[in-house]
Amino acid sequence: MVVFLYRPCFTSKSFSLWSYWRGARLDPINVVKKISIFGDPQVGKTALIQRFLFDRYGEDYTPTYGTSVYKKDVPVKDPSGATQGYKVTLLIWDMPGNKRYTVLHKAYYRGAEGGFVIMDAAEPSTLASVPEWVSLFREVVGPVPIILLVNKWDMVDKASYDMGPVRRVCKELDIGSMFSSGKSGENVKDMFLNLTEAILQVRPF
Ligand SMILES: Nc1nc2c(ncn2[C@@H]2O[C@H](COP(=O)(O)OP(=O)(O)OP(=O)(O)O)[C@@H](O)[C@H]2O)c(=O)[nH]1
Ligand SMILES: [Mg+2]
Repeated sequence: MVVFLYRPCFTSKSFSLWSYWRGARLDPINVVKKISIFGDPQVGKTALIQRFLFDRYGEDYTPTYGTSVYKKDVPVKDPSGATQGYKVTLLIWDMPGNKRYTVLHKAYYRGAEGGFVIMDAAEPSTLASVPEWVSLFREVVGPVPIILLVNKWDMVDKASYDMGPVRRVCKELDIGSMFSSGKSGENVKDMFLNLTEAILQVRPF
């Protein structure tokens, strides 16, 4: 029952005396969440992280070997304003896109509470790989929230882009989707915020 009382207000939508009491007395709730970023080589995984953390972008390509872990605090507001919301410390695990490292991928996914699977908007074969990436991730961590990022959105003609195949894959896998670009920065902050909120909905602590 205690767990129920401490559910974040934004999941219940309704105002409660408990949330008022908590908001009046407590600082933001601190939680740590691990997320994984995976997908084919060169789809822009590392570039998205670099943009999010350091607001920088480079044209050079250095493949990721092994893994790199980054840390960033993300504030999540309580829309009702009744509490101070959350301060979520994201541990962001960058993964190599090379599928030869499947054993490593499985080890690195352990403990993740959400994930981004990335495709290159201009390269349809990277969408074809998405089910395989998602299935391996879920094999290790179970049904946690996943968002498909249609990345390098700066490279395509947005007006004529056929979203049908992306929608079909997302429906089949029951995952969300967003456009993004590490180059222009489009949606980079929002994608991390959306995934963080989705994680908090299912695992508030
Ligand atoms: N136009 C464009 N190019 C991008 C974007 N993001 C990354 N790139 C370029 O794509 C190449 C690969 O980017 P990375 O971020 O290293 O790709 P990755 O997915 O981490 O690759 P691996 O580590 O090998 O799996 C680099 O040359 C980047 O400059 C983007 O949003 N738009
Ligand atoms: Mg990389």
